[in-house]
Amino acid sequence: MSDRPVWIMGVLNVTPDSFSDGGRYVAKDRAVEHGVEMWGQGADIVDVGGESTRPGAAPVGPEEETRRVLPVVEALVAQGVRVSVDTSKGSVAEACLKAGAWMVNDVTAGSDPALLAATADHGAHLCLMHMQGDPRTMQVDPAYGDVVREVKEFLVERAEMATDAGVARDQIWIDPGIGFGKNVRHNLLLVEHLEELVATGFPVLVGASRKSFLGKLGGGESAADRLAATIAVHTLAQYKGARALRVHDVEAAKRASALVTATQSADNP
Ligand code: HH2
Repeated sequence: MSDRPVWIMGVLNVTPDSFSDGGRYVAKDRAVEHGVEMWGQGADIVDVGGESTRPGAAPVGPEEETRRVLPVVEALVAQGVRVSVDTSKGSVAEACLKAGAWMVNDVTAGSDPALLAATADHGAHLCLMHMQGDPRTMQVDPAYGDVVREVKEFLVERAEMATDAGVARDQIWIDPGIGFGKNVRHNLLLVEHLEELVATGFPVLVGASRKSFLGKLGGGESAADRLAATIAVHTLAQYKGARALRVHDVEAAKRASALVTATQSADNP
């Protein structure tokens, strides 16, 4: 992981209802093509998800989720793409890890013990993300005393739980979960104080790509028109020490993050 300063994780939603690209990659061939395209654009990892977690999204059963993601994971792995599977279910994780996935990206931070066990068995990487509540209700009225402290404590606790379950400590990533049970201010505070998460020693992943708070802060742009805002927030996150950025627009993210890296290394070329 330390061979490159910041990883770009390309989003591949094999779902009919994701908030910004729902329905575009439901067909397996189209999904694989887009995954390979992002890999070709320089993505360091492609994150394959079969269940939307947008606010209000309906849950998907494990069989349907596996049916959506597994053939795509298999095809991408066969083409040499480094894959993560965006799931909170142990059985989905197990199937994808068996097929060669490199990481499990869990927006529920290890709530299913079977997911932790599968990740540990396969010696895979694990991303633990913070969410308050669940996707159906999380944006109704999110509330915190101190959002940065609470998110940090939760993630450190879950990381301990994962290591207790056998996941290697140096393969755990943490993620503040931008937009998951957070209002605009909560999201901004988490980015502004990201160094507090970085200080835990776990690599931090940030996913602000196209999220609705960017539209609320701007001029009400639609999801596809939030690239400039996405890059602004991700640039700040990288500057504050994020080690991975989860994005829909890989090419632009690579270019922007390379510039930030060059600036950060200006004193030590
Ligand atoms: N955001 C989404 C999904 N998975 N995983 C991590 N680690 N961090 C995130 O911020 C994150 C995530 C939501 O975005 P998207 O996949 O584009 O939409 P949907 O959940 O509607 O499929």
